[in-house]
Amino acid sequence: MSSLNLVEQSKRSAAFAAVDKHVGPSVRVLGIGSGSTVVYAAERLVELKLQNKLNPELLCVPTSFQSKLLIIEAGLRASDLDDLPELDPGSGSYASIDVTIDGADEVDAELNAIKGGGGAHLREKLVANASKKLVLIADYRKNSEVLGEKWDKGVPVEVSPLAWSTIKRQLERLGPKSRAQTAVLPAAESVAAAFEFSHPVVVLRQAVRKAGPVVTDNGNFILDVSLGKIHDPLAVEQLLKMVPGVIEVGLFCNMAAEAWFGNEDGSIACRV
Ligand code: ABF
Repeated sequence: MSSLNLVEQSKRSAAFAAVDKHVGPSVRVLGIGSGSTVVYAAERLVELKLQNKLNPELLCVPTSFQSKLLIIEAGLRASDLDDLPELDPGSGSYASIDVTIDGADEVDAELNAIKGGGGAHLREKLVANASKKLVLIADYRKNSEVLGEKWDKGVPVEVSPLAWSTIKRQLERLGPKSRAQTAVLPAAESVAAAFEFSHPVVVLRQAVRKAGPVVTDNGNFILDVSLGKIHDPLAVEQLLKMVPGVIEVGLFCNMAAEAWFGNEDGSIACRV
């Protein structure tokens, strides 16, 4: 019997299934996400490497310091995003990565996701954006109809430390009557319909025992922005991004091609 608990077992089965489907000898460049579910993807990659089932020239692109260590410990070759050429010049695609496998905090029915609970969403989004395909892996607790339904820690927003408190106040005031929303969502009703709360509730992410702000791999702070249920994730992403000093928003809209979930009963679900 497996010594893993149900949640860990479901992370592992989702990760193994996604790697088995997407990582074979034809994959030249692979993006490696962050978080605890991706650890199981790395475990499976090691097995495939030992079985000579990976491309011998495979390059792996990390999304965080944790992810870079995972790649190195797995005996794989790490590469930087900007060191990679276009994969298929002349194809019309600007991608430099075949496929990226990454975790998520919550995924909705349309494959939009909240990411950044681990604070790595800036690099995760840059790597996803450079990929031909983004594949998400998660346990059953992350599988939602609507974002905000299950994940109650808010949307992670990476911000400049130079003005975090101003940015926080501005984010708190976003709502139907906000000045900041006019360029993106001109109608007050559009804002009111985009998320459940009348105004966002914003918290500076702090280290344990409020020992100071969490600082990202990129030297920035994170504001966790709670909005209740997010009915229009793309509108919310755009709304948050237009505030000066917001560097990246942990909403990944229309980016993922697939999401794999380990179910409570041991089965695996793949959403496309
Ligand atoms: C990263 O790690 C994220 O964007 C997300 O915040 C988190 C998921 O972690 P876990 O796999 O531990 O649930 O992928």
